[in-house]
Amino acid sequence: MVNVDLAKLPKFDQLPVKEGAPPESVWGVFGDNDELGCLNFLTPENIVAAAKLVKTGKVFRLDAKVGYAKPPLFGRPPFVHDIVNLSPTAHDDLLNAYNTQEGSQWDGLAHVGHVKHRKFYDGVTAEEIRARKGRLMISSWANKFVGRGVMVDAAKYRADQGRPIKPLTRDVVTLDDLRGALAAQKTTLTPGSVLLVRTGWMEAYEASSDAEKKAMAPMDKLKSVGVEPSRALVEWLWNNRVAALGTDTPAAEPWPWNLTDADALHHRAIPLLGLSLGEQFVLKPLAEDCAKDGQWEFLLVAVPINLDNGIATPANTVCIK
Ligand code: UVW
Repeated sequence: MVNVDLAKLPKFDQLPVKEGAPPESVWGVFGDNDELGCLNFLTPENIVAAAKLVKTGKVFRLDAKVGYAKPPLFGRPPFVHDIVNLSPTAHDDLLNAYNTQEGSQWDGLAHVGHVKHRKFYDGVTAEEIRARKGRLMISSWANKFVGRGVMVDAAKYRADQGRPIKPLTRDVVTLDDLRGALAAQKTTLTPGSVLLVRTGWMEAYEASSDAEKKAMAPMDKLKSVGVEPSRALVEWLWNNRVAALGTDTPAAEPWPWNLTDADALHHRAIPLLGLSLGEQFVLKPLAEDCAKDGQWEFLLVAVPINLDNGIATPANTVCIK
């Protein structure tokens, strides 16, 4: 980790800073061989400040239950949980075929490379990742994912505006919606925040029947609300020094998105900005508590799976107020 002076970092329109790096990429901003991307914004000073947001001792777990999506979305395989009998009075768990992205998750920087530039964050190649060369491993984040969390309740904002989100359609939460919701919540996006955006997708999914869940699980059948995948959006995230973007949706951006679209949020955010996207979070209880006490900021603690050469991680995230 480099010492980051948030005030001195380039603005989005000054990117890139490294010769040969793609336009709108932050490669080199955090030095050579960086593994953290925007998590660099979670400085020790920011962690100390975030810890001071803890006032009541309330804890909110953002992970849905492991295996909540039946079947898992995007055609990911379901795991099988075996209880292994070690002796007449002892047991272990065995999660066969467990996919770290079967449910609530943070995308690591080895998850998605840029479809046009054919490179991952910082210029890392797919070959390096597949050869397990130790770049962009999820284990690099082991002690790094702690800081100020900020909730944006887009579902509440849009409903209050008389424009309720339709979570199970390709509805778009626009940058204007995010700005409007923050203003309505009287919340400021200070540098070094993990932004959580609630759309209501998780509740809509949970309210669906078993047959509806089965029908929407395959990649080509799923439809979901998500955050606007635009240049303006990533410019806003970068210039506000947002450390990660977590949502209650399957793909953070509206699904379906075209996997060959260079302008998809996955391509703009993960390889170019080094920004992790979080998906399938449980945000309603936290959002309701924020609406009640008017405090939309909190300490956020994520404990990524400590897996060398790992690609992504179950969310393992709590917010503490
Ligand atoms: C998709 O957009 C498919 O989401 P994920 O980050 O889970 O791959």
